[in-house]
Amino acid sequence: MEKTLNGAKLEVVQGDITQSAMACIVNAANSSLLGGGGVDGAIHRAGGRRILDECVRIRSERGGCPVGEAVITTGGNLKAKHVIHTVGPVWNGGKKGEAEKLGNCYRSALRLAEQHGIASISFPNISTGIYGYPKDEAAEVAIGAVTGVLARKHGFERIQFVCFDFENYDLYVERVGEL
Ligand code: AR6
Repeated sequence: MEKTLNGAKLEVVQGDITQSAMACIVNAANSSLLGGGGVDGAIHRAGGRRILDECVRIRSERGGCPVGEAVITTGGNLKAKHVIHTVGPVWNGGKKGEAEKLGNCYRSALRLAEQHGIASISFPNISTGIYGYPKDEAAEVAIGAVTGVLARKHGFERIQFVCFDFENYDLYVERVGEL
């Protein structure tokens, strides 16, 4: 499923983000930047040691990555040239600023991508696994944040939501279809 918004293709696909052929993929990391389970584990496994080496260097320089912010590394052995690591919020009932923090993840990642001249980028469904964010609410925030960026002047050609589980895929197909 895809839509064209202000000159960019917004795509919804089902699959494994480590196989993405976009210039950059986004990782749902944690503040330590030292890896973990879920998509984070998959990206580090597929991308190899160079990604972790750069994460360790960034961590030693600035003490990790706060929730809602983003850092960039090499894509290592991935097809993607870069990985942007962002840290989603842990779901805590919805009244602890979770939506703002989750939206900030998408906005921070896109800002960093533009600063690096990246025109194509794949996002996973940040916070909807181990961090427990309800999938329908997370989809609304994610799509809102990305379409907000695309509504302004931007340098993107393709932005992809890569949904691993079919619950997320169906939610995104429905919501992006309504845009
Ligand atoms: N490709 C695309 N999406 C994936 C993949 C994959 N290969 N594997 C899982 N997902 P999660 P979080 C989806 O738990 O909730 C880590 O330990 C998955 O179906 O990876 O942000 C970090 O180090 C779900 O929809 O990330 C943190 O400690 C989505 O990715 C913590 O988990 C996010 O699930 C972050 O938790």
